[in-house]
Amino acid sequence: MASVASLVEGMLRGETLALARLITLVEREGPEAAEALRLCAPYGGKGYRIGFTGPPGSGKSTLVDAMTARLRQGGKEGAPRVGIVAVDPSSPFTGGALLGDRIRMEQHYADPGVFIRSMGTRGGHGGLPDVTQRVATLLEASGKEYVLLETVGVGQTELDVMEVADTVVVVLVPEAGDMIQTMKAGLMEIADVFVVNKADREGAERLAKEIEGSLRLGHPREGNWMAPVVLAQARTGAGVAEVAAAVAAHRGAMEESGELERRRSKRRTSQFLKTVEQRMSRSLHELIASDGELQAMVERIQRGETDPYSAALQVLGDTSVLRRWIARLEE
Ligand SMILES: Nc1nc2c(ncn2[C@@H]2O[C@H](COP(=O)(O)OP(=O)(O)O)[C@@H](O)[C@H]2O)c(=O)[nH]1
Ligand SMILES: [Mg+2]
Repeated sequence: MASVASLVEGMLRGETLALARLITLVEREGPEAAEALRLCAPYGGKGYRIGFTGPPGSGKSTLVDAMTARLRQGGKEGAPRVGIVAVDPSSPFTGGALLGDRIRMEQHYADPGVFIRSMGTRGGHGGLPDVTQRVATLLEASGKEYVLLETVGVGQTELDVMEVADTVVVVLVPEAGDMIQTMKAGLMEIADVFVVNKADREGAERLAKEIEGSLRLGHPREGNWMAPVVLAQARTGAGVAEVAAAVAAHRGAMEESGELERRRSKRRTSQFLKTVEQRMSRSLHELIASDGELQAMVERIQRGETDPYSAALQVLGDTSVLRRWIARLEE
């Protein structure tokens, strides 16, 4: 087994296999992941992260593919390198779409300037944003100027992409009810750029107008940015240049206003705090599950014999419990 340091060296030399193995390491957790990220830190932070989110089937993968082809300019010398992180939805309905993704992406597999990684939604203990964050860091350290992230935006998951991306592109389709779904899923608030994809279908213009209307009613985003709405047909490539231009405009505006640096520094701080929090909470849960004294207390709480609030404070004030917790943390 190659050492983490030699894998990082290999990755910096441009070895794809070393990068792939490092990604596998950081997808898991533990000391090797920490070492890999620490060694990569000096080379990171140079890539631009674009997140694509929206309902399943709206054309995110097709758009990511078209954007990649555009960025790569047919693999020309000096074209920006691209890393793609596609989060495989665990839903059984998307199996076919994933196969589609694979076929579509095949043209890029042969391009050494493109690295594609698919991930399951399970993630490590930390969950998807944390794993994606670490993978994106590695991709950037390996010299990818762009990292494109695809996640399904339904329920709460769409918020994930915001924690990772510099620019969030929300991809919608002109189907009836899409607007309501979008509002319900909280996608209105997180979009930096809206794409109404499948503009070859009925209702695209109407949806675009609806979005623009409700954006005018809402508050402008940070740095006075108003999310533009772009009509596209990812499958034919129509409108993809306009999507790229909208992303570039958002980037420019954020760089100018200082918002980009604010976003990134907030992201770094929250990554730190979340990791500490998760480790502490995980070891606490392990302790409670295995400690006889604490188990007995939990049972009294379950039976309603002990008040949960005062029990919590009692545990926090008990140095012998805290010592056992610290011992777990150190394991
Ligand atoms: N009619 C139409 N279909 C499209 C367009 N873009 C993508 N599709 C199709 O929509 C389906 C779902 O696309 P996909 O990119 O896998 O969606 P994802 O689930 O959001 O990643 C595929 O069959 C695509 O070929 C478009 O502009 N017009
Ligand atoms: Mg997809």
